Amino acid sequence: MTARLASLLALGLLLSACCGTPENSAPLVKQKSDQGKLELTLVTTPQPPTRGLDSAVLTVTDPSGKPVAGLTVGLTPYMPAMGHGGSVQPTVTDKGNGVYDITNLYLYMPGEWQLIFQFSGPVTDSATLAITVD
Ligand SMILES: [Cu+2]
Repeated sequence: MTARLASLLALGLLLSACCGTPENSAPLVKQKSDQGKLELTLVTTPQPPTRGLDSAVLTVTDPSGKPVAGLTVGLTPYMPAMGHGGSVQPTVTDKGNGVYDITNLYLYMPGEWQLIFQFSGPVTDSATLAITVD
């Protein structure tokens, strides 16, 4: 094969390794909400999250696995070791079928962060998801 073809193949492998869609990724966090009403699955981009502006997809089901759509989702990033939050309010968009897109997730320091979720609407509950930023 030609060198050009080989480099294209290498590029393709690189792209597929670095930029898999969230749907194809194993979750970073999977846990129940505080009152156990919801099952939460978080996939971040990049995953694991890196310092800076990240995004994520939160998938929400009830305990039987049925998607929970139509929630109002409040999200506060917080760095417990240092007692501060983020300077940017993340945006949460209901994509339907229990899928919530999170953008503007600005995690500007490496270390342990908490994503503190407040759910209201069809279900009221809360959850704190611990993540580590590289
Ligand atoms: Cu900090």
